[in-house]
Amino acid sequence: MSTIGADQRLTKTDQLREHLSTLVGERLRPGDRLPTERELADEFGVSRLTVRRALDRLESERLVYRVQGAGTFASRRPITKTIEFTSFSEDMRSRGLSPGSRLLDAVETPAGARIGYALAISPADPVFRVRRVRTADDAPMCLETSHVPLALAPGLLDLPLEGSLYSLLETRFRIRLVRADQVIRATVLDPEEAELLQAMPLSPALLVERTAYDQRGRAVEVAKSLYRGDRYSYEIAIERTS
Ligand code: 16G
Repeated sequence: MSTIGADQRLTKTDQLREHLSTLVGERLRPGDRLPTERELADEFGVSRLTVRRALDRLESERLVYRVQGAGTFASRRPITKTIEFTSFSEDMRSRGLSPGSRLLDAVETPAGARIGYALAISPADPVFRVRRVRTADDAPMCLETSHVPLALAPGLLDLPLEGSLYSLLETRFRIRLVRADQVIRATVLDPEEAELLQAMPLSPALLVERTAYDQRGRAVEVAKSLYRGDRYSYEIAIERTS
């Protein structure tokens, strides 16, 4: 029997989901059938309900699909381009640059309708809003506004926010962000943004809107990152799927 349960921070469902997601991503080919619910329950010593919940998650993440009466199968690799999930600090280091931040402001504020909806909390619930100019080798690269529910990270504003926000969430609040929905758009800098990024007003920029989720699937951060168009690009590995 395989064991799960060593990591006390995760529920059995979360741990099984993690395990199966690795199985699907690394060992199964698209269209391969997963073991049955009963086999998984026996193998991991968990209830069928736990197995079903873990499979529900994988299905909603579109990593697997179910066929009535036939079982659960590994999905085709997504056609969408995959971009590695990183923090700004990790992103810059991987490009050989030294990351930094200048904190503009950090406040507690009601989530409001749009952010509340994305974070699955009510508009009146408090969030922390952190605005930073992110630098690479001390040169402004990006203007970043992050919203994090107060309930998930109480006391966040008392911590040093010039370093890595994701490291703080991980080390202080045991929240590890693993996945995000992102929209990437072209835009131009307004005068205030241009000044903060030491660029000309109306110069081109890349706006990335992110909702980031932790291992349990909780929405933890809604952020906008506005990159200088002349300093930042996305590298995307794509593969033919048919
Ligand atoms: C990335 C994220 C941003 C997050 C930041 C944390 C994008 C588009 N945005 O810039 O949402 O707040 O990383 O970086 O990737 P940090 O841990 O270095 O503070």
